Amino acid sequence: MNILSIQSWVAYGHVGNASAAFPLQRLGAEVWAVNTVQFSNHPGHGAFRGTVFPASLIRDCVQGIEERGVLPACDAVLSGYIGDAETGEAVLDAVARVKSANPAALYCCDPVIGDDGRVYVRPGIAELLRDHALPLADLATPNQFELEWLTGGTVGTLAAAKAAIVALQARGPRCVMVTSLRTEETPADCVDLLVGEGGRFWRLRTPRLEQSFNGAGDAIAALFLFHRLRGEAAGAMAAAASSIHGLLRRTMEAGSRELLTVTAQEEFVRPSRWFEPEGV
Ligand code: PXL
Repeated sequence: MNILSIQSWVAYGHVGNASAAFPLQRLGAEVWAVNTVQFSNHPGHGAFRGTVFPASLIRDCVQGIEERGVLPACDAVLSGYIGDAETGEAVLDAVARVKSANPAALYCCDPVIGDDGRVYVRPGIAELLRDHALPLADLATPNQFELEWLTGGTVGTLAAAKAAIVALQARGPRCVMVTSLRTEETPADCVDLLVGEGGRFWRLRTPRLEQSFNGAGDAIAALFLFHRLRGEAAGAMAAAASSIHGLLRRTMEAGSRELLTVTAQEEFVRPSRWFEPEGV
């Protein structure tokens, strides 16, 4: 399995490609990692150093891969946090090139826009994701806030979440997995995931952890893509959610500020606890 993953890179810690690439590799996928930035650490630490790479570098690297003649063997493109519009355009161009070389390739768009009621990307990025990236996407992994922003309504109930997934599917991605979902039906100490594909929906519920971690969304999108390439949506959600729950639990137990992506790697292969999805 070959996955072209276009995301940020941090030297210290685990977000973007530094969160997504290793779990994929641990599962046996080849990751063609094109990095959009090189930062010392995630900006969430309060300060960071480093450089945003020009979009021309991303285009150059994708062109170089294309010139090796290997794009027909690319099974999927994965994108996440996009810092500026030109980077976004370079990602869209990469998707077009991969799909033209391999029409069966999937594009998994993690539409990183914000969280907890707040947009945290630069002006224009959310619109680029909604109007240009998602129409090309086969898979999308919005969190609850992103689903609401993208479909223009609040998602307070399971029925509303399903309706919002259908609305998003009408814009492009046939498979949508919503993360960090809390509806009226969700018990206070739990958090849901909801996936919709082919007119069917499955919900998966895990205990809610008190802490949230930068990069968790990047890892769950990568794992969901990996397992969806291997099989159907409900099973892919179960595998991704079980692995990430194990990763987050171990990270919390160790009191680490950064995901323990390497130390907890066994969770990617054999999650210590398995969560079953239910049809809803
Ligand atoms: O986790 C998404 C992400 C990735 N890379 C960078 C980010 C963020 C989220 O804020 O800032 C550089």
